[in-house]
Amino acid sequence: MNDTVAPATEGSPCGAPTLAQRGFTLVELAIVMFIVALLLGGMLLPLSAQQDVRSYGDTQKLLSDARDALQGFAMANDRLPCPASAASNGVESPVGGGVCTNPHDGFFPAATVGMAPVDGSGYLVDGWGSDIDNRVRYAVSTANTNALTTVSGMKTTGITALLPDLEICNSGAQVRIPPVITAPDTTTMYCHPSARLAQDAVAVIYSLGKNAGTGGAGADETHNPNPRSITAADRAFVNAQQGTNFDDQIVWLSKGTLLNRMVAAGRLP
Ligand SMILES: [Ca+2]
Ligand SMILES: [Ca+2]
Repeated sequence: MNDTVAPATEGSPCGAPTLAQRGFTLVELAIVMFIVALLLGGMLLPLSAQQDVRSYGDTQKLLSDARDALQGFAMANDRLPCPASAASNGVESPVGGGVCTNPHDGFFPAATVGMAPVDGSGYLVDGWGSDIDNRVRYAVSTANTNALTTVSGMKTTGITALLPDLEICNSGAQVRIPPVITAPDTTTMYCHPSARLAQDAVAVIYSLGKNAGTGGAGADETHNPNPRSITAADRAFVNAQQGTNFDDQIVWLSKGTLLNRMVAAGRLP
């Protein structure tokens, strides 16, 4: 009598595949892919948003550092630098200051101040990229016959008489044309008093923001000189609410802050 035992076979009786053997059906595969797509989509959007937040933050810090560098330059040289022109490779124009060639529509003079990161031509670039449109802009007041950019001009003029005139409005619609009744300058663009964030700025430093390469023609951004703005450069700038139509990032140096540093450095009074 043979007590043979049938060899163990895998699988279920009748040869039907087990769950592990049969794999996924097309329907199951479709469901898995759908879930993966949902997960990826949910991750990708925050990633691009995170990059924007990082670029914005990097630019804000850069602008703040640039403002500090301006003050350091003023303490060391007894004047502010002129903006660089589009052809001066990041060097102030003219070299040595005085009457600036582009007081209201120039670039931050990174080569003169000694700041990085710069592009291949020597211009400071913001956190959004390294194209020409990403170059950091800089404007300086021409008040008191260019006293701020002339060596010892601030001392010669005197703290009380010195009246820096760059204005920052909170909206492009509030940038007005002369004639006006506000002091100190009644001959150039100014901010309506109800929309004025500053009126004694010595210098303005700004980035064209994320839309630099394609935007910049909106009612607000057009007042901050950029390749697509149609408004002539003037002393009024706009710092509107960040949004679809305005993403410029702008900081300014006030008269009080600069004078404080100059006095501390023994340059004034
Ligand atoms: Ca912009
Ligand atoms: Ca303007």
